[in-house]
Amino acid sequence: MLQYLTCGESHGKYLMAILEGMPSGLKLDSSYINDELLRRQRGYGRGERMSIEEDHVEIISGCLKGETTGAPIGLLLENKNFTIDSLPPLFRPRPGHADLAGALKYREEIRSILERASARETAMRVATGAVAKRLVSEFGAGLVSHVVQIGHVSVPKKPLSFDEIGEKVKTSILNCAFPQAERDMIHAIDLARKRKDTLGGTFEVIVRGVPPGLGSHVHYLRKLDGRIAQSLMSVQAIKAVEFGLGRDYAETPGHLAHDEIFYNRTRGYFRKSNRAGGIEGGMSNGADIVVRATMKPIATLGKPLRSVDVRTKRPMLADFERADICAVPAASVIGEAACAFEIARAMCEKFGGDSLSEMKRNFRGYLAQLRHS
Ligand code: EPS
Repeated sequence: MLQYLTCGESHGKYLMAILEGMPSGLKLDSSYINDELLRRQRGYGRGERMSIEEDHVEIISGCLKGETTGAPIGLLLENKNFTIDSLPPLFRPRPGHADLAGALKYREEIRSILERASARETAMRVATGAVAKRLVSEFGAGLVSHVVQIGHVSVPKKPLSFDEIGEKVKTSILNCAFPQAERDMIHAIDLARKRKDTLGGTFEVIVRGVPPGLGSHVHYLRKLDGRIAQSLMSVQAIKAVEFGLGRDYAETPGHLAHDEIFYNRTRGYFRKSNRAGGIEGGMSNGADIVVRATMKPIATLGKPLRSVDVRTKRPMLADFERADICAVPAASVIGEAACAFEIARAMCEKFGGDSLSEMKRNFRGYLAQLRHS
């Protein structure tokens, strides 16, 4: 089974990931991973830290002469801002952060909680997601992400194609495909900065080229939407995940809520709509997988909220640490990586194989089976 673990603290010396279960024979070099890391670091609304760091990973194992060997892939990233031992202790937990629950549970000082709870860890999710993206691209699948809302500003309801989104976000500093909405979002971020406030928002990830039948209806742990949702929900500050019509299902009557089924000789089975967001019964149905995730505003505020000093139990304002104003564009890149990993994992399960060539053989066999169904 494809799996990964990360370790590392926000201001520790290194961040690290071990990715296990990748087949051998996949072409991989660190420059591809580093381009993805750079995408995560960008985005209007990010704080000072991102101009200090230059995220580069080194592939320390599992790769020989630019190809995976099937052994665990070790990824190492060195932090420039390596100050963990000299940082002052904190005593006033920030509402909305891991500070209070973590300090109570681990009987630790707040600093040690926030160091691991920090979104810095997501750099490694993007790194492992980049490897996953390389794998799924071998099977004709691809992903794009884009920001669809920041604060009160939403993109127009006009649907864009996968390719249009991919093209338009390339020149956007917010990973947004609509220039007018992007200008309004920038304005909203500037206003929040002036008010010493922060902003959340929503991003969308689209996965194209996924064959029908990834995931399974047979057991809750194998449902593809459940897995993608878990993976996205576990990204720092994500509070909602929705597929296809998502929340709009609540107000949509049944006859407008589903995707009717058609068949012709050349296309096989097909749909004229994609309200399901590409997943039915916990399985991909062959349409684009469309998933949105919503991030809450960052909990570290220039004008801190009310809290309590954990030493004296007296009312105090929460601690203030340097932080981002809005990290939704970064979250969209992380979300893309999280989805890529779950698609890669489901593909490894479905098509198995210790080597890429074996996996491709199984994939071709499955496609032939679908053509004859
Ligand atoms: C974060 C606080 C900031 C962000 C950080 C997440 O870090 P620092 O306290 O060092 O300024 O920049 O995000 C990252 C470091 C990152 O790589 O995304 C927090 O409190 O979660």
